[in-house]
Amino acid sequence: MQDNRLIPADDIRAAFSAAMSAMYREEVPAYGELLSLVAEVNHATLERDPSMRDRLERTDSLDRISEERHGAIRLGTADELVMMRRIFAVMGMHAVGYYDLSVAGVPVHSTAFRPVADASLRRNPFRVFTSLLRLDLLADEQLREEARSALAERDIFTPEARRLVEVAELQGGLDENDAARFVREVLETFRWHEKARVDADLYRRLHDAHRLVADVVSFRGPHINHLTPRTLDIDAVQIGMPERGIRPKAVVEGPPTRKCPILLRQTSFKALEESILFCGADGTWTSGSHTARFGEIEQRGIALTPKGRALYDQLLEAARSSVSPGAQGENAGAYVAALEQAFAAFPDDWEAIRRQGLGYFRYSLAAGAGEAAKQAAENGDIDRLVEAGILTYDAIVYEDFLPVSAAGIFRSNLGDEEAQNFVESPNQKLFEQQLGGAVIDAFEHYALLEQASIRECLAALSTTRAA
Ligand code: OOG
Ligand code: NI
Repeated sequence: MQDNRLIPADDIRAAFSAAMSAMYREEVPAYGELLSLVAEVNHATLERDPSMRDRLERTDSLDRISEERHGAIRLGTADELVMMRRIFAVMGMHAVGYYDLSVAGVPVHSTAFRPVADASLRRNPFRVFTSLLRLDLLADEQLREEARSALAERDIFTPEARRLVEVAELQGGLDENDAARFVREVLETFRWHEKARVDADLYRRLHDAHRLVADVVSFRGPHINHLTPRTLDIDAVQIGMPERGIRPKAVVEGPPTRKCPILLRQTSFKALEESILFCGADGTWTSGSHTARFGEIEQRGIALTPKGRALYDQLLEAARSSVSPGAQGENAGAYVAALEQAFAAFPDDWEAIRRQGLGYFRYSLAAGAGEAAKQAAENGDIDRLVEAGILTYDAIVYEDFLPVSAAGIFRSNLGDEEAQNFVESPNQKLFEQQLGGAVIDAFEHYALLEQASIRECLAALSTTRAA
């Protein structure tokens, strides 16, 4: 029996997301500046585009926009990943998708923990891109062992966080007091620590192997490395950043500017140079510096079907193989032009995207469809129902991430020199073993949402006819 004193997982996630945002604003002041720029741009966009406002209102997603953000962490061991999975489950967040970043020269593989049910996404869509270090990709065996033993000695979770996860698993949730305590305790895992756990020499060797390895192995915990608000107009934010003293990366990752946004566009500002402390053998602290934390903004568009995604990947690859954008802004203009040219082949009109089966849509009954038209429902032909004005549709928002974009975000923060080659080795099976469970297939999930909306419409039409 459901204990009614337990509060919804969605509420715990919303509280956690707000607490993370407050913490990050204090730790990284430029993030606060970015939030106010995004709020301004979103407000102006909605004023300028009443049809966008209507659409967001109709799909019940206007309220979530200003709440919306994702974050990212990098974990060191499978045990950490398993515990993180259990923690996120308490907040109604589940692993969706597998991302292999070894192809892009980053020795991690990743998933995104996020809410999946429609109602949960509307309540609060907070997600965390979670990467697990792949020490197996490092060539230096001795260093690998040193990193492994440094990671084995740390516990990134507080004892109270561990206890509350067990309580939540036993009871099927947390009451209000425990939920508040849980949020406070879990926040500790994401906090920045200035004092490194390794000495300066090991840090340097880890850093030389790959900057990301030093970031994962050297500290007490997997500090949140960015928090990303969602904007309705990423080009306006990109232009507005320098005016506020924030330097964005040179090009926006993902598809070009379009009338009908697809998937995800992202841009970021450079990681901060932060002072850190190393403990020497004699117990005295010496100072050093580390770059890890940055800011990012995203604009979300329609979730694509496998066919749409294949077209996207093909066009992106065509643009990138003709011009490759450098991390320092080389070729930025030429790259944007190549991207626009390549994506001319991707229909930029909702009906074409729908007809060609490139994107996922949520169908609903049009207001005031005539009785005669409803007869057309008998054969359940969706295209005819749309033509007859009986069904309308809205794009289903892409809630996930893109590996090439993620690699671009990693790289712009690590510096171009980090673009090393690791053996390309996607290994979803291994990741799922490390996670202790399977990841949800994002395509299947979007397809189910679309099918459910169609079923509901057809059921409603058949009751109308029967009445
Ligand atoms: C994660 C980078 C990926 C995104 O939005 O694609 C990411 C990281 O730097 O740890 O957050
Ligand atoms: Ni991100």
